[in-house]
Amino acid sequence: MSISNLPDPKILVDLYRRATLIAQNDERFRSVIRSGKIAMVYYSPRGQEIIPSAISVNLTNDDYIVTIYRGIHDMLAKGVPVKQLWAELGGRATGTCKGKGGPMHVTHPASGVMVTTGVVGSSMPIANGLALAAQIRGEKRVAVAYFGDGASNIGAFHESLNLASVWKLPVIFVCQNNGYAEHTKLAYGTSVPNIAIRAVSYGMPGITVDGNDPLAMYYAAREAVDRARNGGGPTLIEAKTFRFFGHVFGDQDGYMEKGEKDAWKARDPVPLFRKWLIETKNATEAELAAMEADIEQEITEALEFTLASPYPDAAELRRDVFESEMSA
Ligand SMILES: Cc1ncc(C[n+]2csc(CCOP(=O)(O)OP(=O)(O)O)c2C)c(N)n1
Ligand SMILES: [Mg+2]
Repeated sequence: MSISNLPDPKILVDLYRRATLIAQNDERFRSVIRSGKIAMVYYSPRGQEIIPSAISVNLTNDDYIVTIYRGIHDMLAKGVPVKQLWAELGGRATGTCKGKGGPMHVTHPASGVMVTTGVVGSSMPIANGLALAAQIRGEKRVAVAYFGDGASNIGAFHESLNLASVWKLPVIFVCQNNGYAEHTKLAYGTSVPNIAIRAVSYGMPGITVDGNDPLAMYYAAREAVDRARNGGGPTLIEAKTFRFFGHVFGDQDGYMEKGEKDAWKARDPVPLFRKWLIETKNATEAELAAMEADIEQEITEALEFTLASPYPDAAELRRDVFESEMSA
């Protein structure tokens, strides 16, 4: 790629900011869980930062995402306020869902995070519904469904791609292929080496991208977003990546091949992107260091806010569950 084709430096630095927020946030989450200050089940997205960051720099605040239990990176990249996100994960009344959703069910419509689901494969039909609503209303909104490689073997994946193609929905299916579904390696349970091949069956464009390559991801995202927004219908993006900390926090990784994790960690996409930005003069060392310090501060404030926030009152138990008991 020639230098003249590169995205604006502001976009590249924005992409790096989002990826860094995810990586630093993950570091803090893991240390806070280890310390016992906050108890939660945590599916670390560390290693997968570039994917939602590259998607989100191409989205507007009004665009929708639907994500999964391993989705903190998707939420942060889309712009969920860090304080409210932490408070929700800590089960506090000040969280995005007043502490009643917890890590598996973060919702924040103001930033376009419409649903987080623990049901593997269910993000796709929900994103179709949001895209259909936008299409019917004549809004130029795009919906993104995030999911994993394992989810591409669920019936809902196939049904959703089919219907999205028939109805030319403004939806993007982003498969974050990290090579494992829980403890099952891709080839044990998936019939194809590249999940993007499956798009052919449904008459839509499908692309396999190096999900850890910021430029490749940026261009794939931009093309898919443009297509969806301009009436061209859905796209399947398969972004190849790796999860650095196994399936769930505490995972011993014994099922992985020796050295596999270390080889991926040696190519950690966040510091590699940082180095590239400085070498190509898209940013200076001082500029990025200041940004990282600000992010660190924001995370510290989110932790303090969470620890100082109350748990939801027992009277909150049924509120917001039934329509007749919705709070304003
Ligand atoms: C319908 C359904 N089946 C099984 C599970 C149990 N389960 C939770 S996570 C997971 C693995 C999914 O792997 P993948 O889609 O690759 O996502 P990743 O965790 O790698 O991000 C499974 C099988 C579930 N939550 N929902
Ligand atoms: Mg996976």
